[in-house]
Amino acid sequence: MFSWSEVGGALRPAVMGVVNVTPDSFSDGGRFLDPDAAVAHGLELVAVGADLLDIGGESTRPGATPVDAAAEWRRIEPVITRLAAEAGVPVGVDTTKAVVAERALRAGARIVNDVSAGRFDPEMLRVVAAYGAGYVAMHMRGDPRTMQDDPRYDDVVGEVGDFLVERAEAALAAGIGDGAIALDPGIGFGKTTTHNLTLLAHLDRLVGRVQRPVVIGTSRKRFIGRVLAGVGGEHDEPPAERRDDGTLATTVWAAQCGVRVVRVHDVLGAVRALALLEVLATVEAA
Ligand code: HH2
Repeated sequence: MFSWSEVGGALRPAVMGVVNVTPDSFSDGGRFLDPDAAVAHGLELVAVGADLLDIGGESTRPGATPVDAAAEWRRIEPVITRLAAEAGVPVGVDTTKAVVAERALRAGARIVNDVSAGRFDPEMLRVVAAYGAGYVAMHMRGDPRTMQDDPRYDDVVGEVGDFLVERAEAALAAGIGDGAIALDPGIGFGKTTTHNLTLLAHLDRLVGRVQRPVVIGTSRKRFIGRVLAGVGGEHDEPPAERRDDGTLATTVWAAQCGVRVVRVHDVLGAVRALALLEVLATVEAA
């Protein structure tokens, strides 16, 4: 039975390295569509310190074209199978489909990262429970096609917290292990830049509210580009591949807020920053 207590250090979050086996992911689409390239990338992320890997075969970026289960599985099968055998760290599958999750778990994956929190496929929670797998339930407004159409909240931190607590209860009721459930506020999923920044600013409150391991995925997301436009002499929003520095600031912030897992593309940067933070946390008072 997977438990989130297996991953990461006592004083720092675990680093989840992203491997997108897709043609259209917003920051690395097309780079790792070839299985050999994806496996090599996953192994490289582990070599620089990833505590776990998250492998996805369908982009969830706003407006992405949905793929059917067979096509999604074809993309990730060789990558999951080989990384589960070779990586030496727990491998997760980023999917909303129970049939893809089940195949991945059979192939050796140990975690299901479900951006729909079990809302898209009624079989999902049962499958995760049957395999004793870890589960990430993420908050999203609507679905990726429509989620950025004028999202509104009265109290984004409260509403996201309530949703996550409700989904954790559903996961528990379906038989998923108590220690296997993690929750994610879903940065960028049905949220404006202000909503994303509000969630991050009050992340400590959310962590306290849900009373379970929290996963956060800020890596290279649009709100970072928005904040950095005009900073450092740059007029335009920096594109995804130049948002790792901004990502790192949010990683350090999230660690200080008590998150359990950070989901990032630039694993080395996160590992180095968190190593510094860990040392600072243990320095004796002068
Ligand atoms: N973000 C993305 C995908 N999956 N899963 C969780 N739990 N949390 C997140 O914030 C999250 C996620 C989007 O990032 P990426 O995988 O890089 O892009 P794409 O969905 O375009 O493949």
